[in-house]
Amino acid sequence: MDNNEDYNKNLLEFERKIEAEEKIEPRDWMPDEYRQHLIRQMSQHAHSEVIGMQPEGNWVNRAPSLRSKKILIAKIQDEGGHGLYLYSAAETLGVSRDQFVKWLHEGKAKYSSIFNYPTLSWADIGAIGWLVDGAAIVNQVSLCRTSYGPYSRAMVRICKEESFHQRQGYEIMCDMMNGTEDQRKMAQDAMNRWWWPSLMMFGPTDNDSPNSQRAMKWKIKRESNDKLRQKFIYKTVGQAEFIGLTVPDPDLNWNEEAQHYDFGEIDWNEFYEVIKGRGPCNKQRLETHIKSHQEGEWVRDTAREYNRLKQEVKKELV
Ligand code: FAQ
Repeated sequence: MDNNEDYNKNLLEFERKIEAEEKIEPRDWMPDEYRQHLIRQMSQHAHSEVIGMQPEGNWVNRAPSLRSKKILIAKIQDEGGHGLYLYSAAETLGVSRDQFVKWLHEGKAKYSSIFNYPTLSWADIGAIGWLVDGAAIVNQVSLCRTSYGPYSRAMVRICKEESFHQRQGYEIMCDMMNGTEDQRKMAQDAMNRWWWPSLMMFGPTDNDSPNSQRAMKWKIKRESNDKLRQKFIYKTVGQAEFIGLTVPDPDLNWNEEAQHYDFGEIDWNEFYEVIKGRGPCNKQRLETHIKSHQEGEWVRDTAREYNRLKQEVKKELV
């Protein structure tokens, strides 16, 4: 336990680094609240990437062509990889991946609200890539400048891959909008269902975001929930209009003076219901994760045994 004098000295050095835009690295001293904040956010982020594989996985067997199937499988695999980078980066804070997964299964750790919605048609795969990855990128580009080194470096790599995903989704939406009347209807229906949940991904408004103040002070977050939400809307409305999709918000209006879009009220009741576990697919998502985790036990056992044998052989050779 630090005594008071040591604590204050360490805190001053920590704050100096944050102020000077130097990254905090795993072996550096950090306040416990900073560590706990990152453990919460990074593990939730990792869980989101992995749970996010499920809604898309629903369409692998029904992709409309071999090309689209191959692209979708590659994208889902990328998301699994993002989960792995993030779990590894989060483990540098002193918590094991087994523990993160245990917290998820016990309902103590969250994952993004967006993955509790169902994928009802192929257009939903377009909407996920375009809107969900699009929203994720806006948030993650900002997180590339986060103050914790391993998180920041993971974000740089993840963002490069997410931009492919966003384009893959937009390509599906373009193709459908250039297709038959039924395909255009399907694309608009997906837009109607995914637009609002995508805006919710950025979290509650700045006034209702309990974690933001501390996150901004320590430069874990570089921009507020509302600011990022605005950026996403600004970036996306033109893309929707360009291919003839209507944003399902009658209150959406360009505000010349503020240089942003004013938009309608988000249904925060729905958001809180979903993050409390009462969204359309929460139960199914968690059950699927628990089941595949249990079924994968033999793979983890084999890997552990392989490592043990490798160590033994090494010892014998010395
Ligand atoms: N869903 O005080 P704040 C992706 C919770 S990756 C669920 O504002 P904070 C890639 C929040 O945890 C998507 N819960 O919290 C992909 C807190 O509860 P807690 C994931 C949410 O942390 C694409 C409470 O509400 N990205 O999509 C949500 O400052 C396609 C109060 O909120 C990240 O995780 C939500 N949407 O800000 C994969 C980015 N929003 O923990 C597959 C990293 C808020 O105190 C397919 N995370 N809550 O019990 C962040 O930037 C932040 O954590 C926020 C929330 C912005 C999500």
